[in-house]
Amino acid sequence: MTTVLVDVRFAGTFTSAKEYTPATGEVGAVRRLTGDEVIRPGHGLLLDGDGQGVAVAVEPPGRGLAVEVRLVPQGETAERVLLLVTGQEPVEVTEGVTVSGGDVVVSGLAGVLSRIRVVAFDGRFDRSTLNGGRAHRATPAAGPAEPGWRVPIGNGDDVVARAALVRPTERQLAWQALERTAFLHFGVNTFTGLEWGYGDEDPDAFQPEDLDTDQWARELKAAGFTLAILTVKHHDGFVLYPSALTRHCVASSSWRGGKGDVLREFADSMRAHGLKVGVYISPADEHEPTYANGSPRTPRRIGDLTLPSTDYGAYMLGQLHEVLTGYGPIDEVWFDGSQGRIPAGHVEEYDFDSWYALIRRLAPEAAIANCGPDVRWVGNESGLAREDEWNVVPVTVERERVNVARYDAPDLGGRDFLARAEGDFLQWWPAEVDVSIRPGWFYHAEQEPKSADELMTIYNESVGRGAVLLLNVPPDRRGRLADADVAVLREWSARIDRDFARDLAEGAARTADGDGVVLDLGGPARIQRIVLAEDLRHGQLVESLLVEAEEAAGWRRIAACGTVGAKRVITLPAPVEAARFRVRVLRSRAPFHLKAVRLFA
Ligand code: FUL
Repeated sequence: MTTVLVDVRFAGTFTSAKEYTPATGEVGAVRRLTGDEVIRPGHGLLLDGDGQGVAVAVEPPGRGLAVEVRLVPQGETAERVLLLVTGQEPVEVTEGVTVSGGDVVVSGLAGVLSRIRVVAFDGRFDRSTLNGGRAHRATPAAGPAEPGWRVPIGNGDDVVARAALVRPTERQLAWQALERTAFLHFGVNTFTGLEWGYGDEDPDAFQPEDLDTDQWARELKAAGFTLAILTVKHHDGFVLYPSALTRHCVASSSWRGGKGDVLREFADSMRAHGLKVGVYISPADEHEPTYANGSPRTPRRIGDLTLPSTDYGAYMLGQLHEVLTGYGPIDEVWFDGSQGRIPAGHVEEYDFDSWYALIRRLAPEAAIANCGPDVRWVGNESGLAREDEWNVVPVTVERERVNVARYDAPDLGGRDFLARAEGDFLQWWPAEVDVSIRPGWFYHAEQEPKSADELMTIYNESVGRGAVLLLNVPPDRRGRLADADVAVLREWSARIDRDFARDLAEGAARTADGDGVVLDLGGPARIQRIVLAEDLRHGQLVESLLVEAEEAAGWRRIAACGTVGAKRVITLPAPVEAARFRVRVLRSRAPFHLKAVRLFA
């Protein structure tokens, strides 16, 4: 940990630090914190009973433990921070706190937990220096307030003005224009029926007798997708191309006599149909023997670079090198941050910094997603972006791994959030919404795809809220997209084509009007959908706006929204007929640039 977690001064040193962000609504034991040498295994940190309390036990007694609990109490909107130190009278804490022996017990807390941080320390604790139970925010030196991709967050006074200076990179702009991207989860799990394989699967289980990547590409293209990402390696470690680095790959299957290469066929088909090519390479790898072997980070040679990594990190570097040099230009590299099922006490600290450096060298155009610098996980797997999705968010950066305090926070970039934001930088970090067309990520015969209606909602609430959709359509055991999924994709894309068939504002006379624009269609038209977009090269600036229609009595408000960003789709509850429409921006962070105002029936 490089940041100071809590402003506690004492004579000893921090011996360990753990941080955990509970999922919304999660109750019960917080298991991810167990296994630490100071926190008693199995009793590390418990949300007792119905999740309304926190109990911490320390072992051996006498060691110190500081616990920071952040929660939004029920019925309130502002976050509160409770800071407790073991063995001490609690300082400025709410009712219901008891201290017994080495334990700190907090009860009577009802609300949404946003973060728990635990810091163990040795030495003497000086209560007088505890800063009143408030979290300490590490404040990096305010850098030059100039437009950029990453701007120091400063002291917070002018945080909104600073947010207005944050700009996307060319790579991010190109990625945000993709709108509909596809995920293809395919591998040994497809044949074993698992979602998370164990790494001991027989490669011979992989037998896609009718593999047809052209069918994947054809259907995805017809459904409006612009890029597809293949799970080249999932957490089970099985690799979909013949690798020189492991035998746990297609070359060890009797499928096509060990000569099969799914990645090659996938990449060729996608490009032939005009789709971009993305690769999912799981950092967790339950097969690879070097995974979490405790090896130190040492300099490793890869291509013309020397990069620090563990043994397993070096395996990943080799794998990235094979994929990025052997299969043509790769447009997106997708990393998941989870750890595999490894024995307690083991951990593989991913060498993301080195992996990113290699990707930038070999595939400079590729967007690095999820744990990477270019693309942010939206925070859920249900297909929904926030109503107001900001591209500019406060982040911390550790070894190039970018993080927000809480991925599923209801707001990550609005004024109120920024005012109390923690982080080192404000960064352009646009959201990617990953969701599966089926309940699972891999194909399971007994599961059904979502309906076209559900996909339409997902489209409107992801792409329509300025995010990029990453819809998973898992190939089946034949190696084809399932017929039922294809039928739904076709119906869904026909709906999108129909809803946004003809822009009735195309050719309209446009007049700037104060903080907005008036569109004169030259005659009455019935509209039900409004599509707006900001020119992101100037940043994301619009905070709220109104859409009005001109009627006999004057202008009437027909819709209102917050952010616009890359795209905002507004669907009116009923069609509105008028010849003139007006968009009025009520609040923006700086002079805004609307790139598109489109009207559809
Ligand atoms: C998750 C993985 O654990 C799932 O299996 C899936 O690949 C999803 C997209 O990311 O974290």
